[in-house]
Amino acid sequence: MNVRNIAIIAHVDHGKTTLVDQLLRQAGVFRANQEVQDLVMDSGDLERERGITILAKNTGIYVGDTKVNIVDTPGHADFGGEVERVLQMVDGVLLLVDAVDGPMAQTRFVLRKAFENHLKPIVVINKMDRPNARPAQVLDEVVSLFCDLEAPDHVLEFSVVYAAGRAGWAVRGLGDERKDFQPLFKAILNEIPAPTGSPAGPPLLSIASIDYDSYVGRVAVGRVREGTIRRGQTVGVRSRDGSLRKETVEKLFVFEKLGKTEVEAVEAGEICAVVGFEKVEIGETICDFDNPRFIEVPPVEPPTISVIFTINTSPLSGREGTYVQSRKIRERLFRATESDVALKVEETETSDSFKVSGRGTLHIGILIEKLRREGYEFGVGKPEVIMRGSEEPIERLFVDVPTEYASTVISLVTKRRGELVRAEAKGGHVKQEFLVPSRGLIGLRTKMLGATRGEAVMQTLFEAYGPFKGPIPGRNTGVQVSMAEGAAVAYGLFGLKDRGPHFVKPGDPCYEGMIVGEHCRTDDIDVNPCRTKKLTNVRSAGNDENIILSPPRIFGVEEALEYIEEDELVEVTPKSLRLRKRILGETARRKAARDAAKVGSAD
Ligand SMILES: Nc1nc2c(ncn2[C@@H]2O[C@H](COP(=O)(O)OP(=O)(O)OP(=O)(O)O)[C@@H](O)[C@H]2O)c(=O)[nH]1
Ligand SMILES: [Mg+2]
Repeated sequence: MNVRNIAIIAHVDHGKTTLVDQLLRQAGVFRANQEVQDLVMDSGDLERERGITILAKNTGIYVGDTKVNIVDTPGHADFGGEVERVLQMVDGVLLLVDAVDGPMAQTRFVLRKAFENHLKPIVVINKMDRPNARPAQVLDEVVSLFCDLEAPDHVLEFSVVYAAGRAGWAVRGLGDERKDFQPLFKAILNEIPAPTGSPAGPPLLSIASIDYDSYVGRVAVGRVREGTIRRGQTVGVRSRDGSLRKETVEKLFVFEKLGKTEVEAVEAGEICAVVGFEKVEIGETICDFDNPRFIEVPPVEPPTISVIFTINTSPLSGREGTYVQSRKIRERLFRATESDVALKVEETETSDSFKVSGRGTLHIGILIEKLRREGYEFGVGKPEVIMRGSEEPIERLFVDVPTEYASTVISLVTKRRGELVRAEAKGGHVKQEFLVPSRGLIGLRTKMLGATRGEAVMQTLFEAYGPFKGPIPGRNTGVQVSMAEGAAVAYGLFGLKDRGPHFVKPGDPCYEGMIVGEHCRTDDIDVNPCRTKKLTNVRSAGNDENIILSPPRIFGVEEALEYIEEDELVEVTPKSLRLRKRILGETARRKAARDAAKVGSAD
């Protein structure tokens, strides 16, 4: 069979999923009158809500009689693990680069990964319809990126296609007629190598991803490297520790259009989904049981950040969620690692907490968001970077701001132990590059946007582990901590309005130790948001209905994670996100703070 396997890779928002939409349309996947929503591959709830791709996904189209398997990948750095694991399924990549923005942080990351996997790239300069498109310069920038990454000789002669994914056209030459994707289809067929491997003999395939299907259970996805895999066949599954077990292929699927089609057999070259293995993991090899082999794949980059998940110990625990026990949370967290190679879950000294490590706060935030939607309730601590001995992760931070904010950005980043390594002025804007400890990046985005009136565009890329750079100041304000239990009252909140902005509104439940607002000073204060007016015989004019409060500050998951300090937690339930002190009782909390100060001053 004639097959091509490609992945679409790029920096976030450079138009991967939109391009796949249009490829599907032009390959005649949809009926003429079929209503199809945009970004049809972004099928998860969270993907739709946030407009980003989180999981890599497979689809297959026919170009003439050639089957083209396409893997759409996420562009956000936190989901880089997804890109890494799917690249082993393909023989080539479409590297999309925005015709205005040019190559960005994640372009570099994904291209490096493509080279590590020996993949042939086709460069697609995309979004050519943007009014200030600058294809020639962008191409120059891509060439320097190839050189920077020491592109292997065989890919130095890459081809270039200019495209407008959303409008549905691609051309090889800038002067060519812009009408459809034929030039792109041709480039894929002519330049991406056909997969090798003979269909004769037993199958050999490495599992690149695991999906769940509520009907059939675990679905293992990979490309058949050699031989043929058949329904009903008995095969060996070799795991990374070298052990081998016997399994039977219950069902087999190939990817077609927006779904999977069941088939009897899949030959070398094709990407398939295998059902019937109860315990199968990413990185395992399906092979001949009597003559087992193992396919080594490049290791994925390790996580850089971790948080502690605990059971919810707030007085409101169990009111809004279905699953609150540590056993349930444990089971769910470990299950998440089975399909996400960049996620790691470990037990801690207590049976009520688990250490979850990932690539960044968005990576962890999406996991939290998924769990709360499934009905889980739990507490999460402040994100911490993962040290390696005395070394800490350092990231390269790229910031693009109008020149007037350049010094503001430098002062903000250097306070967080960042070091300016490059600055380049271009038409009223400055592009700055820093090396910053990952610790310094936690919470930086909000501060940066605040300090530059939302003008800063920032991206990060993991650089290397390096020597510890010294302490970084945390949040520079204290918080208002409730000392009362009950519903917040307008009167009580109004009395506190000069202390700082609130995180709750009248009627919201509060408890002792819950954080109900920010304090305008650096220390915490204990407040009573439930305080009601003393009843008097004389009715006063200002009753509760007349009180006008400013709307409370509402946190999203990642924002809450980045806001809290070490002695605080985010309480997550399906309905609410609350911030709280770890130690709820006022007296115990004060004592703990005193003890900590003593230890601090002793050394
Ligand atoms: N002008 C223009 N905008 C485009 C084009 N293609 C995509 N966009 C817009 O760019 C934004 C991002 O598009 P997506 O297709 O979601 O980008 P993506 O690369 O899949 O993003 P991630 O998966 O989150 O990395 C959307 O607002 C699109 O409408 C294009 O050809 N021209
Ligand atoms: Mg996408």
